[in-house]
Amino acid sequence: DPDWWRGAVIYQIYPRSYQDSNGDGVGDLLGIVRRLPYIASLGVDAIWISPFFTSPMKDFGYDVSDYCDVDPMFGNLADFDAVIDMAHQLGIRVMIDLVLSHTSDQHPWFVESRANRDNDKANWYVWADPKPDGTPPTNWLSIFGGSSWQWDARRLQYYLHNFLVEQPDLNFHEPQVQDALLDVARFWLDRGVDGFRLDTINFYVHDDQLRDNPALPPENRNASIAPAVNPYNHQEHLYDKNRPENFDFLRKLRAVMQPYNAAAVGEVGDAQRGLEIMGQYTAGDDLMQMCYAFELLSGDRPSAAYVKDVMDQVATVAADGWACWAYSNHDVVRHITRWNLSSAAARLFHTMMVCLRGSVCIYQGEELGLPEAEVLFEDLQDPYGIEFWPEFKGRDGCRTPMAWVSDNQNAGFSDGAPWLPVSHEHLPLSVAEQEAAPDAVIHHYRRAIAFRHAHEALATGEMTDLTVDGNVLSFIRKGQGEEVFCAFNLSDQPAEIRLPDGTWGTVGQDLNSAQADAIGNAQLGPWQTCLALKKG
Ligand code: GLO
Repeated sequence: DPDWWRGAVIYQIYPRSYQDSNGDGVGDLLGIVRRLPYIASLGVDAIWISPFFTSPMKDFGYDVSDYCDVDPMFGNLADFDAVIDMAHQLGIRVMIDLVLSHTSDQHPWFVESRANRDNDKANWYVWADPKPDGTPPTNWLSIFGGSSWQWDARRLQYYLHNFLVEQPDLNFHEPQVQDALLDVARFWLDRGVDGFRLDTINFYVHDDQLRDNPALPPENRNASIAPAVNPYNHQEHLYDKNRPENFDFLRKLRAVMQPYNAAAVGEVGDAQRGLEIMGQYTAGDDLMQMCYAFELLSGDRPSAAYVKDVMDQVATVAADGWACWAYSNHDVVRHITRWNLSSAAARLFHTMMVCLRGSVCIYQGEELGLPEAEVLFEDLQDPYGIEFWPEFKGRDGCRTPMAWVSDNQNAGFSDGAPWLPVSHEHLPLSVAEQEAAPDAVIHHYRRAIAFRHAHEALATGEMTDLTVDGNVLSFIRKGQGEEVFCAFNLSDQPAEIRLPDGTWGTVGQDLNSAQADAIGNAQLGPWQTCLALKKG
């Protein structure tokens, strides 16, 4: 089914922190194999595995030094084949995380490229001369801090790095670079992957005229992509990303994926025009199927009005496209903490997620309701957090090991010392503990995912009648011969709602859905939902 991704529920695995199988304190591919039956038990359609490729791990795998091999820390290619085989036996698709915008500075391509100005790969990265006064070629900034240009004393030129100094940007204006990256995609498709999560796709191409980004006035800045303390927010990123030539490469990549029925979710980070860019990158049949949206990944707890506004915008600027929603991932504070959610609120937000139009990503541990872990400065691993500490603590707090059992100080993650400490707050929330407790949040996650799968309208249908009444958001999802009314009380105050005209039967009792009375009124308790199917 070439459309398998539409409305899919995707479970994100951060492999360093999922399950260690060899006692070195770092999770690995065989650990994932061991836990695949658990993942299948959640009812998800696919997994997205964060990078496991050969890497010096300066950015924990998002700095790749060999795209076509597994880092020994995570195992080897045979282990990866075992992941694919087991996942497919269990009916789970496998998406891998391709980081094509940049490589590690240890990648042989970069080692060759930086050697001098006339080697075969001299033009594979973004090299530029200094300004006459020796300063960098443009005012572009690295997300991880400082100028995005690094001086190289051998070539007597700067090279571009949108992220760490150790993550030089590939030069997508060089056709050989594009061909080499398409070969990487083919390599993994031939190995059986079902799709890709594509890191930072709007960063691929830079402006070859090297124009400066304009400044953004303070009132137009927002912290959805980078924390407020990061001066990256002070620019409108017109020239270091979002270039029109991105589409040319993405079309080629899609053409490579097409015969495999593979799907891609592209990450598009832009603080000003995120949804509009999502619309552009997912329009039509020849670009990305889905784009990963940041609108629910950052900021304050979403109000009913905010969610409606986001959905309205999608319907306007991305009507022909497809979003992939997430509340949490390996880059942001876990949403339980970010939004200060009670257990009831966490459940309601999950129910809402499975009712949204789009595909959805769940980040490992989210199904346990894990809060952000406190990580002490001396235990920090993330260079981003080290750079901006303590105003921004980086991404380690969402990357601590998965909690499998409660009666083990490493939570069953590893027999060795874990690379990041296990959160003591997570121990009582472990999988084993929750499996044994019928009221635990994990069972709510399973039921909600099953509810989405039971109602095709939720996965692929239209979203109509979006309404906000006080703190209650409601809409109707319309599919083939089925309509589902969904209402969510996004507050701790009770509310009364009225079902739309027509005859509706409330469903989803096991998701704490409120019953409507004979004339279609329903009383919603704090953080309660109302789900109903149209009859006739
Ligand atoms: C988000 C990535 C992030 C990487 C960055 C550089 O943007 O998921 O973890 O650090 O993209 O590759």
